[in-house]
Amino acid sequence: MRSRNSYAEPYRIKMVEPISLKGRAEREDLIKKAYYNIFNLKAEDIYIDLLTDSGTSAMSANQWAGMMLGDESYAGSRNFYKLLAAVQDIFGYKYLVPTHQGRAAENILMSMFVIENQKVPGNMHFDTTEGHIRLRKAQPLNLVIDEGLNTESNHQFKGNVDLERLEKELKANDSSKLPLIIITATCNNNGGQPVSMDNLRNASKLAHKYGRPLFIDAARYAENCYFIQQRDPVYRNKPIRDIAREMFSYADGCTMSSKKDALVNIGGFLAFKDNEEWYEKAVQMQICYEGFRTYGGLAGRDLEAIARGLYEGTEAGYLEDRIGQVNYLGQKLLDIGVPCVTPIGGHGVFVDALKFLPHLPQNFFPAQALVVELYREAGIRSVELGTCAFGYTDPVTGNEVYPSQELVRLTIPRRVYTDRHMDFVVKAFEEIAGRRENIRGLESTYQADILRHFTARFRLRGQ
Ligand code: PM9
Repeated sequence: MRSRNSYAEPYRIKMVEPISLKGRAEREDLIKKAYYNIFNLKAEDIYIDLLTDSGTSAMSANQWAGMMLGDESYAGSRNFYKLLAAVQDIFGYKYLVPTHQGRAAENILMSMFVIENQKVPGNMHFDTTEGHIRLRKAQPLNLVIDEGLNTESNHQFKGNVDLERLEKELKANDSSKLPLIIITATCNNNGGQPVSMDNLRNASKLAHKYGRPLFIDAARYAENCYFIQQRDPVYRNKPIRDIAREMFSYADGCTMSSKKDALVNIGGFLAFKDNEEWYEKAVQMQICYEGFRTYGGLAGRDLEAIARGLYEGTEAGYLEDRIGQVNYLGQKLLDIGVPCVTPIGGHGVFVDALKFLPHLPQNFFPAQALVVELYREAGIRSVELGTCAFGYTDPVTGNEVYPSQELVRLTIPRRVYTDRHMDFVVKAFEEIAGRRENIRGLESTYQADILRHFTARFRLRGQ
């Protein structure tokens, strides 16, 4: 990766959206009224919003121009055919099922393959993927390599699936018990960590040796391709699109949240390499839940923006700048002693809250406490990936089960913030670090049964 100061952003800014920082007293009041859950804050009350990189990209002039060419016909919109051609070209997949976003593609895929008591292995399923597996009373199996769970390991492909464990599961469970494999690239939940080409190739060999399909959760596939290009000498001089074609050649299909690497604000799809039977089955579900096969819950203009965004998202200069900015923030935080998951990932910087706030035990919600503190200090919205998001109350014992990691994700929207915004985030951490022992943690006052982090309520401890 070239050093960040040897180049500047590969775009200039044509339109701006004003943002402002509320006063400290107002921020304190707003976060209290939001029950110390940043999902309850109004976006206008936030200065720098690092909640997610999903659907938050700035579209290009080219994408906006394409929106004007939306063909809003119910059936056979020309924008569908444009997107189909882009998917065939970039992914090498014949069949396309557009959906309103990524989780809708997951819903269709799981309804086709997964039933009660089955297991669905992968490296580390994203929350919505897990949700769809569990909804069918099946079990998600996260088989990421051990290094993937070690926040300090410098392994270059921490999103890799543990092939030995995968083979063990495939041997022990026939296709009636283990119907498919899903690999998420990059792997969101452990820090936007990439999956290597070798790992995908070998996972594919195993899947096919045992007669199971392999799917890729492709939300951040272009960022994964960039890491392969930068970190695997075999691919150093290969264009991103060639890397993508090879990557997808190892799978039988993919789910895609276009809200990430297709640089749009809404949309998704399911795609199949060549299996017409699967495609027709998927279309039945798509028509019930999403819309006709040529729009899948999206407007023609959205399909056009996705088609154009898919190409922009694989441009070398764009990816260098994108991953470069995330790395810029990560390195600056590491330089001032903030413990982050390393190597810095593709779409965000993941701070280890257990190490940053070592005086807080997990039942004090250290990651959520740091999220709250970032808002109180500087109007920054981040997101908790720790006890609140992944912990749960064991229904049998009634005991709290804590996750192995307690992280705060600073997720960087694409083409939205400048490096000066990143510098402001670093300054906020500096301030908080100087008084961190005064942070007392949180106490839960309400939690829902599933996906509790979206609606959880807290109060500050000691108040
Ligand atoms: N990811 C994220 O912030 C959106 C918030 S959902 C709680 O990281 C992967 C790897 C994702 C993902 C969404 C989806 C679902 C699938 N796979 O949001 O439905 O990171 O388009 O995609 C979010 P949709």
